[in-house]
Amino acid sequence: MERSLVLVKPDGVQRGLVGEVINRLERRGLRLVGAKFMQVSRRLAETHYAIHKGKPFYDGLIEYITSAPVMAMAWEGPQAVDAIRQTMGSTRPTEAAPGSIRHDFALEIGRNLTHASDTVENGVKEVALWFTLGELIEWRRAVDCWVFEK
Ligand code: IDP
Ligand code: MG
Repeated sequence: MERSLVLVKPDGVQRGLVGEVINRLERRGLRLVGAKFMQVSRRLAETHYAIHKGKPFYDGLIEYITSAPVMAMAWEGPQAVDAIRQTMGSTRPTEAAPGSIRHDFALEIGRNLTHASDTVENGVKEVALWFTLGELIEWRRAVDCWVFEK
């Protein structure tokens, strides 16, 4: 079962879209395993976005992600990484597929509402960066067999 970090970034929180994001992931069939509403420290932001250090948008990105609280979540499911990236839509909202969150609610790449892990390996790493083991809940849903084939 794959896991992905999902963030509703400060613009999503400020615009009251936390419930919308959770609703879409729940409806997709994904299983929530951790959630916390938090202010992101500069240190966490820099670790999380280390891969983008040196890029022209990096300083603005750190400013953006630390500017207001975020809703940090861990979600799991079969092919969760691809499924969640698809539900979020392309990084640039004007290129995101109709029906995706970024298409339906965003216009600008620097205000694109959400983060989702981009590979299975990064899903594992990012969930471990944002959550302690005790904050992650292993559980089964009665409907799991109607959503997950195995
Ligand atoms: P992702 O969030 O879809 O994985 P990445 O390429 O990993 O996209 O970029 C991380 C975040 O950095 C984006 O979600 C977006 O908020 C921001 N970002 C990326 N490219 C730009 C840019 O050209 N201008 C402003 N912000 C950007
Ligand atoms: Mg990324």
